[in-house]
Amino acid sequence: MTEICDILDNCSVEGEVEQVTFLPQINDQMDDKAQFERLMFFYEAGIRQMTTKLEILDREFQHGKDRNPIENIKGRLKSLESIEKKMEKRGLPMTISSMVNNIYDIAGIRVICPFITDVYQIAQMLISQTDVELVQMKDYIRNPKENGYRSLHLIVKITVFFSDTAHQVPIEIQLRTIAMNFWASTEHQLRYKKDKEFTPEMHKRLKTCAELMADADYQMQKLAEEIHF
Ligand code: 0O2
Repeated sequence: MTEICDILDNCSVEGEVEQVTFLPQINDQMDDKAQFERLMFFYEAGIRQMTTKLEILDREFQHGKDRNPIENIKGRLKSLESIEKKMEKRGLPMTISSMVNNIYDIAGIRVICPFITDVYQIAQMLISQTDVELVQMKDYIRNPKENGYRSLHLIVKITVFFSDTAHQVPIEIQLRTIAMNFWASTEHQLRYKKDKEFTPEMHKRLKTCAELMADADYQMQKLAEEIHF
């Protein structure tokens, strides 16, 4: 898989739409509130466009198909506080260009699916759309994180058209099953990013919960296959 930075470093697009540029910057100050809000508007537009794509799939499945592989779709814009925390953690300079070039989950969408195969099916449907460019894929389902976290993470770029210009917007799409989401949501509340002390024994119990969820997913998937879902 191509490295994300290689792709985002070279953001101009070849071909017909020559006016497409990456997100515009007036100056590099993180505390320029007006510019920050303008940038957030572009990211928000990216979320809207990608959410619409997912909603179209959702509607299509609701109407024409036997069952729907999409349970829920939720978009969110990362807060300035959360962006700054991430940049600090990575030792990045607190500038707009550093933010734009290094933080790819400012626009985020989470898609919840009933079955594991649905996760991959929806991911495939999205990345095969001609205006969606896959930048990076992290498969934490095949390769769960050490703590048991499971999800499929895609970073994609889409072109969003405005009144007189177009911009490429990076979006992180997290796809996971209902069971994975149960674990991630409750674990997030219990522990993630909080400065609470977790003992090794507690980590172990959390991981056991993740494995129980993974087993439930596996059993459900097997049942689905047995009844030819
Ligand atoms: P939020 O509030 O959800 O936006 P990072 O590890 O974050 O420095 P990277 O490459 O972005 O770097 O990491 P990764 O693992 O690809 O994706 C990070 C996101 O995945 C997190 O975003 C969470 O949403 C989710 N995530 C990753 N690991 C865990 C985990 O152990 N538990 C839970 N509940 N979620 C996880 P943010 O920005 O950290 O938080």
